[in-house]
Order: sequence, then structure tokens, then C-alpha cells
Amino acid sequence: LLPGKEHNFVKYDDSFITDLNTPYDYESLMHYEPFSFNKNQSIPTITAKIPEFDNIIGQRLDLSAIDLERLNRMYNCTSTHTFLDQCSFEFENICGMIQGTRDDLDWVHQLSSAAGQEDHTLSGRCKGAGYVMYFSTSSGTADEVAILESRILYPKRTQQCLQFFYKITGSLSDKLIVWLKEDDGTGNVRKMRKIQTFQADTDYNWKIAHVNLNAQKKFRYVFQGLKGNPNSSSGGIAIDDVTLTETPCPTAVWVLRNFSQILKNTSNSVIQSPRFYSPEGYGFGVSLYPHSRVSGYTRIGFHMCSGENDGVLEWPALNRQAILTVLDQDPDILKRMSASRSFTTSKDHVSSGANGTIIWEKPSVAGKFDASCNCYRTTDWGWNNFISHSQLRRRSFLKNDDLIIFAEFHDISHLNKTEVPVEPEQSAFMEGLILERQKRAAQHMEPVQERLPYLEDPCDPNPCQNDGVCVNVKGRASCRCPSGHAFFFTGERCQSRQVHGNILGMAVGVIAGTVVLTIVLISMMSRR
Ligand SMILES: [Ca+2]
Ligand SMILES: [Ca+2]
Repeated sequence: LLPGKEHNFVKYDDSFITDLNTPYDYESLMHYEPFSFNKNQSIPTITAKIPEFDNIIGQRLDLSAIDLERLNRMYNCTSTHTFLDQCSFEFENICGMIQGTRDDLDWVHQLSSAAGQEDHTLSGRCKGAGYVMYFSTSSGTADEVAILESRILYPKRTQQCLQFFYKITGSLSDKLIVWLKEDDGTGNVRKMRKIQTFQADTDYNWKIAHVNLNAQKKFRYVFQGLKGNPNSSSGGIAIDDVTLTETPCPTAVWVLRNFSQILKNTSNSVIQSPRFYSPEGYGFGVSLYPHSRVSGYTRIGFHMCSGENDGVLEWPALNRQAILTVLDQDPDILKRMSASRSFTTSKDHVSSGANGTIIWEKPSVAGKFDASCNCYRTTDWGWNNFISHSQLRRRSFLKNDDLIIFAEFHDISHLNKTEVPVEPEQSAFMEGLILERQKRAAQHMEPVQERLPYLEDPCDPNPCQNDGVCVNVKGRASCRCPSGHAFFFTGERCQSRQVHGNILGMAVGVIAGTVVLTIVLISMMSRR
């Protein structure tokens, strides 16, 4: 080092600097280059921990993606209040994660290749591309361990959900263990807490996992691979597409495999989920009708299941909010457009098939016995047009041909109490809109026995011409016509093209000017 330049290499802790919840950035415009402040021409002063970055650090071409992200976060230009971290392991920096140094082995940043080591991020789009983190368990000795730690993260709330995909193809005694490593109160991130263990089984498919973390102070999340029995393993453990959000994890996760086969078979009438339990203890299930009565759509509904807590719970289960979500499995959580719908249980939800009883009554009284769950299921309440088959094939709803559905069932009675009575003034126009909304809500939701006519969407297909945007106004299509610099469109279906007045004026002016100029030129030439 050149004398007097040592201060450039001083280490600071997070009481002095912040990384704004972004990973270490080798590509940053602010990063020094390998030979910065060097006394000896041929010896670098900085080498990257990941050697691939030795030729990249110190670049001065442009702001890096993370530079931009940091600027945006610093000046509050983006505000995702619940997003903390995500990693699809597609880049060498593995999102700033670090290998354990006191363990036996390392996780390998593995290019998608042999069975058991295929990438999840790009699956179905690109063969032989994409990376996973892989821990082989087929050689060495039992109980060997490899550790992968996230960078330090700073929680803003007190609840986090770590979602990731994993696949264990080794021996049945292989394990994947998730730990939380938290600030011990002195600023050091070292207090370990074992959160959840994932056991191997004979299902070698990618599986989705959710782990509630509840970190209160700065923390790292940690993946530990544990080798079971190398003699009975010909594979290992793979992880991919990790996302961390400050939200609770879903209560119920239902995965339907080979879903395009299910869709092809039109004789499939209904598929019932296993029984799940809500945080209050209610048993519930999800019903999926691959082909609903609305042609080209899948119906998804919610129902109660009898369960071990029924004698203690309140019936009927009213003022509970049910939320059903079909997960868009895009690896970038900020680009996911999952299909989600919800309703609140009400005494108006009655079943015509069972003499008008409220369908949220005790399932052993109001429901029918189903041997598949060894429980009683009530009539389901849901949407005939939950999601269209064409939408299912778009985006990443059917990644690896798996359909993933989340379900929630929460008490929202506390929302009935408001501190201030609110009675907004309603104009006749607003009343019309609200009535319309209620009508539409009613037509979207119905118990399965009742056969309400399905009202078609007047905007599907779009009747507007010339790229007009269709808006559903009280059940009728209304076109919002586009307007360009020179032209605009009018008419009920945007069918007629008009020229803007000023452009027309300019055109007339130019033509007139040309005519005058020509006359002047001709008269000048004829004088000569
Ligand atoms: Ca290691
Ligand atoms: Ca990947």
C-alpha cells in the first residue's frame, strides 16, 4: 500500500454504514479496482473472494443494477414494504450468500445438468441452463455437513416468511435444516436457532417450502445440508429460488402435480384438497373443478371440514375471511402476478340443497362424509371463473406442471368495530356503481349446486378497434379510444380516424405555401 492510503481499507460495521438490504456488489461503480493504491506494480491490493470477479471489480462503465437499487432505496423511490431478499442462484455472486468455513464441505454452485441437479428457475423454458446450489450426499462419510448463509438482513417487521424450492434425491436419512442466526444483543450475528428440518422421502420432485422466521434483530438465514448414508445415496440436496418477505407464511399449501394432464381429462369433476387447519383451529379444504360450468375456466372453492377442534369452536363460523391464491411461480417475486380472490363468510351464504341452512355450520351437521379425508365436508363457496385455462398456461402458474394453491382462513370480526362511524355521502352515480359491484360479486360467487346464469364479460373479446381499451360499464362495453400526435379515433368502437385540427391546419398551410412559392418562382422565371 502507498503510505497515507491505508484509510481506504478500514473496516466499518453497520453502526456506521448501511448496505440498504442489498448484497455485496462486485459490479458497483464505487468499487475499487484490484491495483488501487498499490506500491508494487504487479501485486494487487484487492482480490475478490469469488475469483470470477477479479476482472470486474473497479468497472467505471456504468452504474450497476445494485447501485441503482441502492439509490432508489436510499431516496425512497421504491417502496416494497414486505420484500427482503430473493435468490435464484443464476449469478456467480450467489446473492451475497457465504459458505460456512467451520463445516466439512461446501455447497456447489451447480450448472443445471444431470437428474437431481436441474435448475428450477428456468425449468420448462431453457434446457441445460440455470444454476442451483447443490450438496452431493453420495460420497464421503455420514453426518458430514455443508452450510450456506445468507448475507446479513435487517428486518423492518417481526415476522418473515422464507420460501424456497428444494429437492432431495439422496438417501432417506439426508436432511435439509433451516437455521436462523441472529444478533446476540452485542451487534454480532451469532445466536443460532434451529427453525425447521426437511426430511428426505421417495418423492424426487421439486417441493415448495415455507419457513416462518420471526427475526427481531439483524439476522442471517442458514441452510444446512446433512449427509445421511452415502452408501445408499446416488444424489444429493438441491435448493433454488429463495424468497424472503416480511409476511406470514401461507396457512395451507396445496400442490397438484401433472396439472396439464388433469386439464386434458375432461371427466375430472372435482378434486378435493387434504384437510388443513386455520390458526383458530377450524378444519377447511379447497375444491378444484378443472372444468367449471363456465367453458374454458377452472373453478376453485372453499369449504369447511370437520376436525378435532369442532367441539370447542364457534359455529357457524361467520366473519372469517377466506383467501384463495393460485401462485405465479415466477422466480422474481416482484414480477409474480398470482391469481387471488377472497370472501368473508356470512349468514347469507346458504345452501339450497340443504333446506337453506348456512353453509358455515358445523360440518358434521351441514356437510357430507368424505372417505378421502375421513371427515365431513360442507358445500363449497367459490368462483366458477377463478382462472381461465389460457391464463393458466401463461406466466409461471404451471411450472414443472405443478399447480400451487395457497389458502387462508382468518377471523376478521375485529374489523366490524371502527372507532369513527363512517357514513359517506353517496351520489346517485356512486350508488349505481356500488350496486353494480354487488351484482358482479354475486354472479362470481355461488355455492356449487345453484345454477346462476354466467353473465359474459362484454369486453371479452375486445370489441374496440384501433387498439381502443374496453371498459365494462354496467355490463356494457364502452371503448376508450387512443389518440396519437396526428390522429385520434372516435365512434362507439373507435372505428373512425380523425386528424387533429392543428395538424390539418399545418398541412393546409404547407400546401398553400408551396403553391404560392411555385407561383412566385414561375413568375420570377418568366420575367427573366
Ligand atoms: Ca463450507
Ligand atoms: Ca436457479
